Amino acid sequence: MPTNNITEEEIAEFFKKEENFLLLCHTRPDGDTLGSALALKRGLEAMGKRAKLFCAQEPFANTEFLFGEEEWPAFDKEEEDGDGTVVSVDVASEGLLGSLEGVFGGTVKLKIDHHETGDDFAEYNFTDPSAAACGEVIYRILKRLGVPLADAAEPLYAAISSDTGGFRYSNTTAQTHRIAAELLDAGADNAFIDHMLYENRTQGEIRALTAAYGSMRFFLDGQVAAVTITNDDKRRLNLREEDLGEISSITREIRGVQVGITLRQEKLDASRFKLSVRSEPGFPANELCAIFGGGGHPCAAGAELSAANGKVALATVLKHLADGGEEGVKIV
Ligand SMILES: [Mn+2]
Repeated sequence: MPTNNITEEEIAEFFKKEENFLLLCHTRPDGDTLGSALALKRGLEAMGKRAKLFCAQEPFANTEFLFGEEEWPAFDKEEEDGDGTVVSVDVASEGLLGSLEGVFGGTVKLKIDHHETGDDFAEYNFTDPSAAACGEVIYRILKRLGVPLADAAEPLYAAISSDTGGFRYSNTTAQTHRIAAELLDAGADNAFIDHMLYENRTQGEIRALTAAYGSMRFFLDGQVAAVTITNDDKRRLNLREEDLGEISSITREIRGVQVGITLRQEKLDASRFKLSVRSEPGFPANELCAIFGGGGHPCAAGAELSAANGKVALATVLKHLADGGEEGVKIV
């Protein structure tokens, strides 16, 4: 469990004091990390400060619309970036910086996050696990700073919508809706943003979803659904990594499924598999992932494991789901 050694009030003071910020997103960037960092950048710029976004990977197609010219995240630090104050946004642990860890590892001054599990890798660490999205925390900080929300409303709404699955997940609170309402008042076009986020699939993503549905298997009386995407599938269907972004959420759509498991073979190391777990309230997805050294939220978590092939990887995960098994995580 990450600990806090700075308050929101002190974070506001922190942003007032410094002039130049380098804002880091997590790898495999989602709408929350990108939207939160972009909103923070625009808020800081409204205060006359400089801020630049960094991410180990290009944003996926469905979040491209958020970025204006000159706002696209950079992969690497340039000389002109200078001695900026490094702030991470929605990054639970330093490893989630991906290749940025090599550039910024050990230099993060302030970590702003909302994940229940993670490391205190920054000098100042702030995590609010009650926030549905990091965007909620950034919203409160911008309010404290007295920044007008107009330019930040769209990315903040996208951040919150992304991490709540369009306000459908159990992390959505009355406060989430109150913040969203204020963002609409400030000019966020909810229908447009949600259309861009959720109804904007590429043909590659559709091919990935077809493969995911085709590979789906059910276990434990239909309480567990599992999807496996191998490198063979990727070659056969010409799938790029960015086409696979949505496949881990499809198990949520199925009646009776408590736990959804998605396994994706690593392109560069066929013996490694990325595990995503999505669950209904009552099953701790993060505890299952913690067995493999990963983490995340109770209803959405991830990890990596080694296995000879997809079948072995799935069997390894299922072993820890045995109902009541001593080392397993119990399905209630
Ligand atoms: Mn988030």
